[in-house]
Amino acid sequence: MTSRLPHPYVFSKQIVQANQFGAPIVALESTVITHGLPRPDNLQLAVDMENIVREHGATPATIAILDGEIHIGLSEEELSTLANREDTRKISVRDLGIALAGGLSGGTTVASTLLVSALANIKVFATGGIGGVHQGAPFDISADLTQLGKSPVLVVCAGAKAILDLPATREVLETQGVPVIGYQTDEFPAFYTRSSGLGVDARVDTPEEAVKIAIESWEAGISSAILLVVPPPEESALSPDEMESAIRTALQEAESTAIHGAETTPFLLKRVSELTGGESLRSNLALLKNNARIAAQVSAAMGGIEKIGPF
Ligand code: PSU
Ligand code: MN
Repeated sequence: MTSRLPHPYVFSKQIVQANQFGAPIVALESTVITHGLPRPDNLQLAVDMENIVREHGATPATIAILDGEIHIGLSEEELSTLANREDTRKISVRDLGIALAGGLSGGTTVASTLLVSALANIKVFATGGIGGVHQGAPFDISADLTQLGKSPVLVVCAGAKAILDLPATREVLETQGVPVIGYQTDEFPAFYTRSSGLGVDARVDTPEEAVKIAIESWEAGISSAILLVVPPPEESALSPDEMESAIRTALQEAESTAIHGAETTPFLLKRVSELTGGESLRSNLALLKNNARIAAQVSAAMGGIEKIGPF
């Protein structure tokens, strides 16, 4: 990690130590804790993801904003506070300065977690699904996509949800110069489902192969993210038919109740979960933990490579 970081950054003791020993670090986002999952699953999931990262040889750095400070690595107490507070804000890149100036607390999205990870020189980040282009609202494009275009971090995710316009999301990733690499798959996963009918730019079968693409990209001077897409574990994946009607209903409700902007993603996530009787929640939790494991393995593989580029 660099020492370029200005005042509002707070590193946990574990992260400072991991950094001293040159141990692999995996960044984790926190909007999934504050806005993506219901209580008490949110805290349990956050703790489980951190433990899985540790069990696989890396140190977890959950990133969040607490009382106007950017935290890299949270204590259990801080995680629990974040998961249980009522007044947390969903903090994407445009919200960051507002949150810092106002002393606010909240969860960082994929976009703002990427920004912080890149500044802290953390090279691997695990999440569930990235934001994308919304259906029927072609100008509602998540800042996740543009930030992926300018953050040299390897992001492990299960693709993006079918609540989004997935073909348009793939196109914007291409515009942003972000390679989409399938992990043991030839298809872009749609979060709850293992297939989407969309392809990937390349397939890898091991963490080392994924690392090689990332290192070659960054050493060539490319400063975008590498998106490593992992299908949800077979036993927890849902069928596209099961998902389709829930998604259609949730989208109609969002339209008829004039939900828009930053509220859209949390609204759709919650309704799809309710409409599938919690099945989508089970799948969501399983894939988040699976992604944490793979990110730790990738991060450990990256640690073995001496030169990781100019950043
Ligand atoms: N997709 C999910 N769960 C989530 C999110 C997306 O399946 O919790 C969160 C992530 O933090 C992502 C954010 O970065 O929503 C995207 O929100 P928006 O579309 O408003 O950019
Ligand atoms: Mn949006």
